Amino acid sequence: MPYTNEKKLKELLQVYFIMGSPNCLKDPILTLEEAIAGGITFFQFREKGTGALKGEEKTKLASELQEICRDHSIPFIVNDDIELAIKLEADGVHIGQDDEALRVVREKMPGKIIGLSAHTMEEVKTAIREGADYVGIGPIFPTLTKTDTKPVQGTKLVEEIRSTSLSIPIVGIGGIHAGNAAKVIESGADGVSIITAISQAVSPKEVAAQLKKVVLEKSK
Ligand code: 3NM
Repeated sequence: MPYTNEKKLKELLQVYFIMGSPNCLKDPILTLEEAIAGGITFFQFREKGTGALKGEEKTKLASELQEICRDHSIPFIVNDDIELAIKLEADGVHIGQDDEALRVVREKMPGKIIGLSAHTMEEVKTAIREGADYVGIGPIFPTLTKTDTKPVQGTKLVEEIRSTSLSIPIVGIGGIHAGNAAKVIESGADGVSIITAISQAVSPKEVAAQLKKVVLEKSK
């Protein structure tokens, strides 16, 4: 499994694009292709919200997006839907605190990437103990995409984690765009997770390229 190496995973997480059909201004396939052309390094299929596809339609879109990722060697991760991730043999899943317990997911998906959203130091420590490959910390900035988030926390928790010896890969999430991504990397995150800034862009390619530039500069 090429992705379980911590150093390699940190690199792969640098520009982490997340979306589903309700998030996209253009066709999701085109959006993903443009984002990849701009330089995204990781992709999560998150089919949620008003108008989200279900059943076979959801599986069909997921599998089309997965194929594009595969063609470009971009890891394809499924949000929450563990059954879908297993069915498609996705590279991994991203789960929240209210989803199935991490150790159960690990048993179901051995050798795959498992990311967990965490909002406190305790949750981060538990995530590490139970074998998460990376943690998503947010919301760093205000976001309109997810209505049931925890309060906006800025980069405080990312800094706190990095002030310890914990080396788990970290991505920041929530309201991140090319204009504020530097702050997230400077605080110690390995990557930025983004929905709106790329999926609603007139040019997902340009925005992805801007984000990549910022992250690469700040990761030096
Ligand atoms: N999770 P955007 S914030 C999916 O804080 C998600 O855990 C969050 O979307 C968390 O880039 C968020 O459009 C939405 O702000 C991120």
